[in-house]
Amino acid sequence: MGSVTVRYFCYGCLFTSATWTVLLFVYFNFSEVTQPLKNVPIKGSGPHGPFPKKFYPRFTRSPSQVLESQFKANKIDDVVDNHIEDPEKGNMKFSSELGMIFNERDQELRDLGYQKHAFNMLISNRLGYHRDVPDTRNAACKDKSYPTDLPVASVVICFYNEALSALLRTVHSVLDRTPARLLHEIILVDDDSDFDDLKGELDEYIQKYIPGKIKIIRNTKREGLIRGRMIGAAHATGEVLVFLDSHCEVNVMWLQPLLAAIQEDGQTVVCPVIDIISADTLAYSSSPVVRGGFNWGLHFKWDLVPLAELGGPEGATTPIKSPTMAGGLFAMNRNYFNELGQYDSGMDIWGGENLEISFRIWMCGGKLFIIPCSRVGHIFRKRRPYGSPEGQDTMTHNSLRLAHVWLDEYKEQYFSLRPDLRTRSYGNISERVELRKKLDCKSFKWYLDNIYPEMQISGPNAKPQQPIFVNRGPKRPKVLQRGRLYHLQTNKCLVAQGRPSQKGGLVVLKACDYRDASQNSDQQLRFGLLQVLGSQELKALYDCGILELGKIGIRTLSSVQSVWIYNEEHELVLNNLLCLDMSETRSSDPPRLMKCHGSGGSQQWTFGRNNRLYQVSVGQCLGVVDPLSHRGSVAMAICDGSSSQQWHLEG
Ligand code: LR7
Ligand code: MN
Repeated sequence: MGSVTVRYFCYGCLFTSATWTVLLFVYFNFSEVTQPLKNVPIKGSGPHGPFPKKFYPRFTRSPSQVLESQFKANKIDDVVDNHIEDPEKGNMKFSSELGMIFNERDQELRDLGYQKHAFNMLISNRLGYHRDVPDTRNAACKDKSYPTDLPVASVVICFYNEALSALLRTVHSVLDRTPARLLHEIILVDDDSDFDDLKGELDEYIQKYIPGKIKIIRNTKREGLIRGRMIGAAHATGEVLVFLDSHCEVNVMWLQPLLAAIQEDGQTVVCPVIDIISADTLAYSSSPVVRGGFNWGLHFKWDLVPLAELGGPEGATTPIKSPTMAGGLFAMNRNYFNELGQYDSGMDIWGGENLEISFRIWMCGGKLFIIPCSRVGHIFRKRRPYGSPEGQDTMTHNSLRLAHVWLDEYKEQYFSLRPDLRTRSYGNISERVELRKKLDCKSFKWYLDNIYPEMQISGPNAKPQQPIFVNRGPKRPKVLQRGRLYHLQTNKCLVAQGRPSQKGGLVVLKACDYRDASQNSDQQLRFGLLQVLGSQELKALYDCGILELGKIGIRTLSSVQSVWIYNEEHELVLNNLLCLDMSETRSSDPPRLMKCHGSGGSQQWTFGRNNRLYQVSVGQCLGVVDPLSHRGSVAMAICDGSSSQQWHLEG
């Protein structure tokens, strides 16, 4: 009798939960469909007129939302196949699999992109010209309002051999996320680029889709970014100049906070916080608020903001006084730019101008701030993809000029690091010395004492400071899955070829080790401890809970077998020690085990449709070279969906 009641009770529970599941399923499906409509751009709206449908993003949730919901459901699935409308036209929703290489053309495009631009052009092209980026501002910024009568801005973007898709995404991000009344114009300065698509195709595109506010200036010879910006500024007519690199994406409400600060004080120069766009994945991520510094080698560096500077009257939204700027992204009143002497036109191509203008601003009566509520993403490449026309080291040439004009007796600090430069010629600097006199600028000692006192404390021989951007927080990334990594076709496991703790070691397929891990490891542990402790002590440790079977089981399991952890950073960590990694320079090399660096790219893997295991930075899938051979070699290859490329991670 009792068991029948229990049985019906269970049926009742089952029925109720099934009903709820169905209801919840219907509800969430319904809201999935309706929610994005809120953000769908309205055709013909905005400053840029109507575009063909292909130029609008089809999916409007932010990348972080997409990835988040994927992980919440613990569903590690292929997003590309479901969501790409037309890979040729771009405008795909951002996904970690956007770089997947399906055929040789993809491979060529990717390789060519890395060669020409040092970032993943395949992904950049597939993304298209519009996308949402995650709003990375501090919550306090979202409540701020700005005056309605802000000055208007001319945005100046110089480019040299830029990837067309990156350049147009920069331009469209400005058009899409700047109120039309504040955007006076966008001035593109082509610094005598070599690529055809940056000529006719770009002109045509602008004419056809974004006429009106965009001016293109073509340099007839390569000038470099410094004279390039001066040329752009000379054509500008807005009250405020805003400079951007040609591979940026501005975030929501990026301009208003910059303009407001300049409106308040015309001698204030302001920079947004520079968010990170990954060169390998084009993922947009938030940067911590840091400020600009430099070292005696005259290299720009990021510093932590001193505590005293934090938490000003406006809390997390307070502008942060910065001794220097990174250089590429800033806004200043146009008249002030001219009065302050623009740039040193004797500086060539790249480098040094950022410190020069920073010193000049502070020493000649201006101010330089980072505005935490303004955020702009920038693609951080691992190398500069271009040189100077005659192969000169323009950074050194430019730094020498700035040292001789601005550093006074402190130029000795530079020369003591670079004695070879003491006698190096640097051209004529008389105009700049004259300018310094005319503007009645203060000494470099004043600058160090008042604006960058930290410099004197650390001195010329200081140890290198914190890394530029720390992507991984202090927390360990959350584990999504743990277990053996099976190759489905051969039913073998991916393991370290040699010792799993060997850095640079390869991985191979071997017969899986099915020994009962917890028992085995517990025995090992007992044995090990018994060498040190007596059996009585060991029992006591168990009894008082200091040793716990389950936990030890997992930990030691890792040391005897090949256990992979797949975590929220998309890393594959073997035995809690090393990460599966792809060489960034030699992508034909097989994957190897390296120290986990936590910044994605070469250590970022995705389990996709058809059980494939895709490597984000090379865009290829992991496969077994010759499934029938006993050698078990693995290698990366074009993702062809074959059974040699199918993997399964299971505990
Ligand atoms: O000959 C050239 N002509 C150009 O028009 C060389 C470059 N350029 C263009 C180029 O296409 C790009 O749009 O100038 C812009 C800047 O060049 P990048 O992107 O190669 O420079 P970078 O981002 O590597 O370097 C930083 O330091 C430079 C020093 O001269 C400039 O000030 C860059 O603007 C600056 N970038 C940033 O501050 C972005 C944040 C990076 C950091 C930290
Ligand atoms: Mn740049």
